[in-house]
Amino acid sequence: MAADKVILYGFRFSSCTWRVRAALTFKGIPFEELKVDILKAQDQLTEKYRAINPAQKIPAAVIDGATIVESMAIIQYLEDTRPGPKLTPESPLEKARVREICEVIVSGIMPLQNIGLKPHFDTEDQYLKFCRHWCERGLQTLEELLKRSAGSYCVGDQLSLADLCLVPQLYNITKRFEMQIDKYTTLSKLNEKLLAEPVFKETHPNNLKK
Ligand SMILES: N[C@@H](CCC(=O)N[C@@H](CS)C(=O)NCC(=O)O)C(=O)O
Repeated sequence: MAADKVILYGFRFSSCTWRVRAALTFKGIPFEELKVDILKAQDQLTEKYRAINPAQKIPAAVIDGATIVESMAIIQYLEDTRPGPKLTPESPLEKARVREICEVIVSGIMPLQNIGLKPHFDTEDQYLKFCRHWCERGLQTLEELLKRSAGSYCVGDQLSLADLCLVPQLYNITKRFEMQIDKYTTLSKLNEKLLAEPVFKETHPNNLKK
């Protein structure tokens, strides 16, 4: 294995993994994805994986000999250490806009629909109702934020970390939770446009083998 190749511990249906997979692809960084099955095998809950990520969540990455966990920390490290296109705008206001969208998704939606919550509900219906509620609130927020910030991407006309968070989250919301996003016109149009971009086509879970 080449020393400079990034190892990404992830799962193709994990939105947090997709963020990192897309960042690596966008920046043209060679990587290998090692499957951590969080659904059936629940590999994340093994002691072996806990040694990699104490939180027992994916993704985790080995980069430059260091193990880094948390998708946003991994992407920030790539942004800080690798050449190639940037995922963060220069302007302080645009940077804040990117952070707003990322936070809504990373802190406000994703943890409240995580598969790891499921065993803490009495029934599947209760779990789905809870998740869908917070997804809907998140969608409402994102639609309003995007009306303020979007150009051809989430923020202006440059692909950023916000787009890398948005597309995987919307995939989860529409596929896993079978929710409609058409009424959020800014959001859904942008999502369609982004899904057609090479970086999202190449990293899309449906286009991966395992
Ligand atoms: N804040 C973390 C969230 C990680 C996370 O919750 N990952 C999910 C998959 S997207 C997971 O591992 N779920 C399995 C579990 O919680 O058992 C990140 O951005 O990396």
